[in-house]
Amino acid sequence: MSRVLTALQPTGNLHIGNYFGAIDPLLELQEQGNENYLFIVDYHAITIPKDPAQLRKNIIYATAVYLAAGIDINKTTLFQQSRVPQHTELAWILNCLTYMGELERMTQFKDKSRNKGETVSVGLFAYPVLMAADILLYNTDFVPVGEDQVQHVELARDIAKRFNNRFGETFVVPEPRIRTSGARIMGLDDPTKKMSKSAESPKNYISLLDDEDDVRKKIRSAVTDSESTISFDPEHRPALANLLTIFSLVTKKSIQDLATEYKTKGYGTFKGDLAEALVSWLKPFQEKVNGYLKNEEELKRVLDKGAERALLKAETTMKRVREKIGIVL
Ligand code: ATP
Ligand code: LTN
Repeated sequence: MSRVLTALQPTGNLHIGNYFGAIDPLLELQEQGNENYLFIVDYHAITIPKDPAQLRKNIIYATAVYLAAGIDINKTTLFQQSRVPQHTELAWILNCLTYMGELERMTQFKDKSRNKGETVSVGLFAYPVLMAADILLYNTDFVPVGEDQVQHVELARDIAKRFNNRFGETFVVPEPRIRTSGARIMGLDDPTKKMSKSAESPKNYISLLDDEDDVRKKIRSAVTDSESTISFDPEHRPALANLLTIFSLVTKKSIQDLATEYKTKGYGTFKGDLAEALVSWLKPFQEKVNGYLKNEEELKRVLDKGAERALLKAETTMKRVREKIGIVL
């Protein structure tokens, strides 16, 4: 049995890229009888200033989203990162094994610190080390993530190997699991950049909370090209390829079948049907989320139980780590 682990930042604005890049692959793996961990990385979230009341709300919302998506708490340990202090404890130890140069090379850090000069936080810089701790604590074999996180998982591999070399076999060296379709959903307004919740315009993404009108408007205004037929050609027609990918993910039809079906139907029909497919996919999902949100106490109980289970595992690893580095007397 493999151990599979992934985590998402609590945000009120999860989009379909997050869903198909990170949540959906975990659902598949959950059904394959693995040992699964899914958690809400609240300590990663505060690397960029967050309003406390909003953060609290977002943690609850994220929990509702995972349950609505089909996370089964009997098969997946679902918890909140900050409730398991071993994550930050291990992160400190790993900080002492990580080189400044390694962190300076991280693309996400470069992107997020751009134009911030000296005021960029140490937390944002050290973020990948906390992520390595998240992964290594649970002897993780596979980490399902979107493409943008692969560099961080690779850093976790390097840190694991370095620790093992220095202190003896301790950590499993994890592997990223990237799905072939949906690993990188692109922005609707700019197919050269990934769909992102921190995009300047909400027209960039379809949020899991968007209502029917939003979805229709956003798909209508999604950029395409000036050709007249529909075909799947990611290199020359990236915007259309992205829309076809989304269409395929929500309908579970193959991209090729959709490309053939819409070949000569024109953009109007194609976009109209895509919008309707998205609406039909989102509606029942949103109803479930709202159902879970009605009972916040139950959501908190789910997180309590998850933290209890995660703590046991994390503490087993930490005991070994503390012994290996020589702080247990
Ligand atoms: P931001 O772009 O604002 O930094 P985000 O939208 O990338 O945030 P994260 O919380 O960083 O969201 O990512 C959560 C998970 O969703 C990660 O595993 C990430 O790889 C995945 N993911 C994010 N955006 C996409 C995307 N456009 N396509 C596929 N997967 C994605
Ligand atoms: N950095 C990731 C979130 C994250 C994560 C993890 C993903 C934190 N810890 C451990 C996988 C495994 C992000 O921003 N998407």
